[in-house]
Amino acid sequence: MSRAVCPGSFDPLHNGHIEIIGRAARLFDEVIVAVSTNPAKTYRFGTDERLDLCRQGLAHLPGVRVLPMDGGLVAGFCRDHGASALVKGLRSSLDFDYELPMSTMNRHLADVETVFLPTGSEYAHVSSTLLKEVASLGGDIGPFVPAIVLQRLAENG
Ligand code: COD
Repeated sequence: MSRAVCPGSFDPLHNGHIEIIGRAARLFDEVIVAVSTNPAKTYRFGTDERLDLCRQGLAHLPGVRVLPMDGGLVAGFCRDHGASALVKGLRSSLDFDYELPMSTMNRHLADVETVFLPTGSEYAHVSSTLLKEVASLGGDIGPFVPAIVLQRLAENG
């Protein structure tokens, strides 16, 4: 069975993530979405809420599981869960420059390959950070997030 990991903060999950995870699910028998909590980072949504939003927002995708990844190396997470590949979305050459050394390091650490998927052009400008800023200033981010995320952002101010 082929198994891949899609790691991220998912703070919050958006349609760019969903598109990449859906495409990964067509390439691998199983995809684990690893929701990272780095103690050095501040998140808008707590771990349980990010897990819940990912589970609800990805429930329609067969073969996709959502698990927490607490602090450690993504390579260690892959090894512990028997995954041979990471899948990352690439929005631009900036993403590639950032991701390339990590992909080499992850292969060194756990013999895990990284598969890069180019982002659909409709989501190339989308990031969780930008969406949170636009939403907080009253902009419409409806086209870019699942309804449940829109609702939680509105509830949490
Ligand atoms: N379209 C398509 N894909 C997208 C988009 C978009 N618009 N935005 C994001 N993505 C994809 C990217 O592949 C991204 O990696 C992933 O979704 C998650 O995005 P975010 O923003 O939620 O996640 P990040 O960047 O905050 O996540 C960082 C990680 C948790 C992946 C990273 O910090 C990490 O690997 N941490 C573990 C520590 C570690 O192992 N360090 C050593 C590395 S060698």
